[in-house]
Amino acid sequence: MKRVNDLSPKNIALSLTEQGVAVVSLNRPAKRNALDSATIEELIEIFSTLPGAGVRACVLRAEGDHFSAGLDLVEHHDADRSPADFWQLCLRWHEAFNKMEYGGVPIIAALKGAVVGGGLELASAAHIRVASPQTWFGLPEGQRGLFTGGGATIRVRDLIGKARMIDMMLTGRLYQGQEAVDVGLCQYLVEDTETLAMELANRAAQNLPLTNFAICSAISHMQNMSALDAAYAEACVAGVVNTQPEARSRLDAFARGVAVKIKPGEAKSGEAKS
Ligand code: 1HE
Repeated sequence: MKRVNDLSPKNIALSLTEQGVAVVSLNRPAKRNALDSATIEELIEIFSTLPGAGVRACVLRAEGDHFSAGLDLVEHHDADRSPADFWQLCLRWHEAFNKMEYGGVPIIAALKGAVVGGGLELASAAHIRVASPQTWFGLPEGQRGLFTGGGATIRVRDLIGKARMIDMMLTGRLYQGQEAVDVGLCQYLVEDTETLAMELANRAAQNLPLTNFAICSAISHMQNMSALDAAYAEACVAGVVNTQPEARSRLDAFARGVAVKIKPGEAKSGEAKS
């Protein structure tokens, strides 16, 4: 089983906090963190490794002023790919982003500057998105003569709906600030995205790993099922998660009346949230 320290990605910086939170940083700021094929392969390796490496949560962030400018357009231009080449490449993007969404480790994205095209596809594979008032979201594929290939038709559509996604692609419409929260592109809007993302990751890291695994894989899987099958699968997952021995002490505390109460205002940082 690989550990986080066994990995040595080049386009991504990787570290692990004492609380077991992996910090995954896109690290090609000179290219606005454009996603070339090497970066996609590194994302696959990292997000294949985190679930088995004891990582309890992950903060996905970026160096430089922009989260990601999406597909590396220069690499794409120079490679002069065939339809089959790009088809295969897109399957690698899906491999990476599916590892994220279905991998069972909570991923909190701290977003800044441009979150566009494939950069938005990457961000939408995270489980929670934290943006700042300066973060902006776009799908410039229409203007570039391209089409989304990294899962936007599934995940971005899921976040904002079909009509808004089509508008973004056809007209180049950008979303920013409270409007981005309102349409569902992000859940939190704060100046200091990285601090809040780490705070949220630390909070999620206190949950039992099996519980987080269910939250960060089962819900996505169930969305792909009929209601009847999803209900059956939910019962099955709950059967396993809700009887885990590790939950016993938490239930004991509640039964004895000494568990922390879940009340508004007690579990939050006080920062703006939707
Ligand atoms: C890039 C890329 C890139 C920057 N691929 N190299 N994505 C886009 O259409 C967005 C394209 N990028 C931009 O619109 C702008 O770069 C930004 C608004 C994000 C940032 O602007 P700015 O002024 O800070 O930077 P810049 O001067 O435009 O770029 C700085 C360098 O980054 C420059 O390289 P240099 O070697 O000339 O210094 C740029 O070439 C490079 N760069 N963006 C490659 N995207 C699976 S399908 C997904 C389909 C899509 O993602 S389509 C959306 C593509």
